[in-house]
Amino acid sequence: MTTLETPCPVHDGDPFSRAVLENPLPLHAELRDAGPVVRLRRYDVYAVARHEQVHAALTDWQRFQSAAGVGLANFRTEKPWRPPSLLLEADPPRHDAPRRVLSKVLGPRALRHLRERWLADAEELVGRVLADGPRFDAATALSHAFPLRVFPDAVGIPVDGRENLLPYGDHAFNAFGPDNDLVARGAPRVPELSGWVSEQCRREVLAPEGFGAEIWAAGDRGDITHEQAPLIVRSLLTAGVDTTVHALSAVLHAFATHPDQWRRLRENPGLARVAFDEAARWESPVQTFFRTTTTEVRVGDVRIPEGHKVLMFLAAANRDPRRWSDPDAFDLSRDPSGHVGFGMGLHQCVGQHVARLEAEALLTALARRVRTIELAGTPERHLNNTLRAWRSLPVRVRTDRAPA
Ligand code: OVM
Repeated sequence: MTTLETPCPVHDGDPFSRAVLENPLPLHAELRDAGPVVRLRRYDVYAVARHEQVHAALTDWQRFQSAAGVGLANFRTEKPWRPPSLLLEADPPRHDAPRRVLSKVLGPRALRHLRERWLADAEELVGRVLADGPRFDAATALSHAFPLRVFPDAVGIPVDGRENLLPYGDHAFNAFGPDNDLVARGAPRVPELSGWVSEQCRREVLAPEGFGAEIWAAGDRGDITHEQAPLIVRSLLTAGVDTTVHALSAVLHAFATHPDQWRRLRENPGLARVAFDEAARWESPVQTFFRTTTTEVRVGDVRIPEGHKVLMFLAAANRDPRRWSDPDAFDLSRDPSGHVGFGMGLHQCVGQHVARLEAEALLTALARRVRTIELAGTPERHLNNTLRAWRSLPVRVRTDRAPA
C-alpha cells in the first residue's frame, strides 16, 4: 500500500483562550511537535505550525483558498461581519486587479517622496518624547503615535475621527477568531466604527493627493471599477494601522530586552530594516490566518477533506527550529528573509514597504539620540484573537546630547 493514511493528531487546546493569547509559545511548540498537521478538536479545524507546511499552504492559493474567509467563519455558510475585502478575502481572478493597483500605490517607487518627510517626522516625534524625560511608555508615545501621525495623512483622510482607526482594526483582527469575549466586547461599536470607516473611503472625503486618491484615480483609468475603489481604501484603513503599531512595539520591546542588539543598531543604523524584519519573525504581530481547502488535500500522511478550515500559525512557523537556528533569539546577524510574518505568496502583505519605511524612520531617529533603552517596569500585553500586541511598554533611555 502506498496510500497509507495516518490518523491526524488531535489537540484539545484553544489558541484563542486568554491564557494562550498571553503566552502562545508553549502551544506553538506542542502543535509543531505533534506533527505536520494537527486537528484542533475545539473548533473542528486543522492546524499547521511548522514552517514547511505553513509556507506550503500560503503559496498554494488554488487548494487553500482565501475567498471563504481567512478567519474561523466559513463564508460559504456564514455571513461575514462586513462585506468581504477585495484583497484579503478574494482569490484570482477577482483578487488580481485590486492587488495590482494597490501594489503600485504602496510600492517602493510611490513611497520615495514620503521618505524625507517621514524621517523628519520621526526626528521631531522622538525629540519631543525625549524632551519630556528619560522614562516613557514606548507603546503609546512611539509605536502608536508614529503610524497615527504619518499613515492617515498619507492615505489622505481628514483629521477628525482618527481615534477610530485602532479600535476598528482591533475588532477586524479579533473577528478572524471565534466569537469569544474579545469579539463580544468590540461588537457594540461596530456600526459606529464601520460607518465612520466607509465615510472616509468616499472620494469627496479623501485629500486630492494620497493613497486614497491614487486608488480612485485607478478607477478613472479603468484598472479597477469605481465600485471597487472605496473597498480598497477600506483595506488600507483596516490593515494599515494596528499592524504597523504592533510591529513597532515588537521591535522596540526586542531592543529594550536585547541591549547588545541595540548597540549593534547604533553602530550600524543601516540595520534598521533587517531589525524590523527580524522583529516581525521573532514576534509575528499577525499570529495566525485561516485558509479553506478547495479539494481534498494531503498534508504529510493526513487527508484533509474539501471545504475545511486550516489554521496557519505564522508565529509558530517563524520560530520553528526545523527552519531557524536558535529561533527564540532576536539576532540582527541572522537573515530573517523567508519568515512568514508578512505571509508569503499571492497574498503577502501589500503594505510591507510602507511598514518598513515607518520602522526605518522611527528606528533611525531613535538610534541617533538614544544610547541605551531598557524596560523600566512590567510591560503589559494587549490581547487580540490575531494580533500579538503590547498595551504598555515602560522604558528608560539614556540619550546622547541632541544632535546639532
Ligand atoms: C483588508 C485586510 C487585509 C489584511 C489584513 C486585514 C484586518 C484586513 O483587506 O481589509 O486584517
